[in-house]
Amino acid sequence: MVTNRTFTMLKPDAVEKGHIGAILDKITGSGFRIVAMKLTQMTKSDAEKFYAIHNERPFFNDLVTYMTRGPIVAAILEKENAVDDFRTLIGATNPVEAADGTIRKLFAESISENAVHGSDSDENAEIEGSFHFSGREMF
Ligand code: 3AN
Repeated sequence: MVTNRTFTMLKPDAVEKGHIGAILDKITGSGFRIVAMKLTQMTKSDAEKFYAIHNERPFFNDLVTYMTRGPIVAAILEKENAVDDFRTLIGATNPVEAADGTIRKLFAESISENAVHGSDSDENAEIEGSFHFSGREMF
């Protein structure tokens, strides 16, 4: 398994507010190489599958509605220690708790609309990247 890659989504709130360019600048400026990227919109069934781990949580329906309400930017990123370094760069799930300078501190409004996704393990990075991209779309 490739262990120097992670998967991210710039979520609908970040895209709606026009933050794609600024967030990508933070990502590439922090040493991540873009392996794959596209503007896309998840269907309800996509979001239910992607977030299946949360399907018992009280916020699950709101999460699916939020993640499907508009386009996202999906991307695979490469860097040594990509998963952990990217989680550090995006900051805590709740932007109120996110460290200064992190993407969520700068661009997210709330725990439910927190601007960006980052895989939490090498295994999930592989699963999530393959969910959105075929091998021909990775460079
Ligand atoms: P992270 O994205 O930091 O890995 P997860 O995987 O626990 O956090 O949560 C996935 C997504 O579910 C979050 N990015 C957020 O949009 C939503 N979420 C998580 N916890 C809550 C919560 N307590 N209330 C509302 N939405 C939440």
